[in-house]
Amino acid sequence: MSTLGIAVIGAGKMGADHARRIGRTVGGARVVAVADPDGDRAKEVAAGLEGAGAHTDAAAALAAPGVEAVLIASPGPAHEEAIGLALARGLPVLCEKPLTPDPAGALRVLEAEQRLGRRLVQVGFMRRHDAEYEELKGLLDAGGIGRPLFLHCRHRNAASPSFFTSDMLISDSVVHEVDAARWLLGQEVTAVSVFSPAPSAAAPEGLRDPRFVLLETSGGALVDVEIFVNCGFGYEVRCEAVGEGGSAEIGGGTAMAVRSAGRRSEAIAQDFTVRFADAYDRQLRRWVAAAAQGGVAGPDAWDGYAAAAVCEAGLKAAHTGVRTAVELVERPALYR
Ligand code: ISE
Repeated sequence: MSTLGIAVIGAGKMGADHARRIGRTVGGARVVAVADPDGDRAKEVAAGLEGAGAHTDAAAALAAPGVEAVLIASPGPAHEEAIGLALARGLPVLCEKPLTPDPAGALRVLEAEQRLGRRLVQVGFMRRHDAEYEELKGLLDAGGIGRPLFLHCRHRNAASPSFFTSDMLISDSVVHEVDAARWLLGQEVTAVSVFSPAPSAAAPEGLRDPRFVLLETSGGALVDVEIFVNCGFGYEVRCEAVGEGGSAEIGGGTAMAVRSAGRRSEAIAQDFTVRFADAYDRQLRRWVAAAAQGGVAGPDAWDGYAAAAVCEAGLKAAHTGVRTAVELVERPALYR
């Protein structure tokens, strides 16, 4: 059976996780090159994968023999250049979120794809591949709870990494709710407000954590998001949709319940690679199948652009304390 040769760009937490999944749980694909400016890190990830070479720059990895598709998991500011290199070779791309740190960069990606006349870039918004999210999307699309009025979202991480900034609560974390809301509702986000209560004592010095974000949508729905990245107890992503005819909630946890010593308890996942493990696998399997045909199977560069535009407005709202409208260019025909 022929397998798709993948270059993994970025050998940090997500790059290593994806490379492992391609090696172990995703059929029809193999990692043939790993690139990271930290050569030792690239070697460490490549070492576990038969036939994979280690490189210190993306261009060399993309030029390696057998590369047919590219998975980009480097830091956000490096995405645009790596996408450009991949598109110049006509290679399908799965790019971790954010597509680019700002909408201007995402627009350049849209232009490059339009010049090629096809969509080759998929964005790693993995929640769209999660079974619970898919069930909620199916219910909403079938009109199961009528016209959606609200999405109430909670997004909690046990602890933030040392490099996390107050802006990243929006651009790195809430960006998932932005994409999930656009997809679940089939609407664009039109305005963003951000509220910052007194920081939790558990938040590192200077980090505005938690925050509360309110998104307004083109269909008149409201989406509220509690983002709390040092909640201490674990990783939790919940979403309750309220419609004219009912409500539906996902993310409540379905772990085994233990009754012992007068208490009922359930384990809580500690990390997104655990909570969304199945979604990451499904995302990769679908992308590998689509990439083998030269296409995408999930959120595309337009979705990456729209999320970047909403986050840019969100950061402005956070810095000024003022509700900020989202400006989107007209959606090009390629993405309709
Ligand atoms: C992280 O980068 C992710 O993408 C996770 O899914 C999210 O839950 C977390 O808040 C982000 O920092």
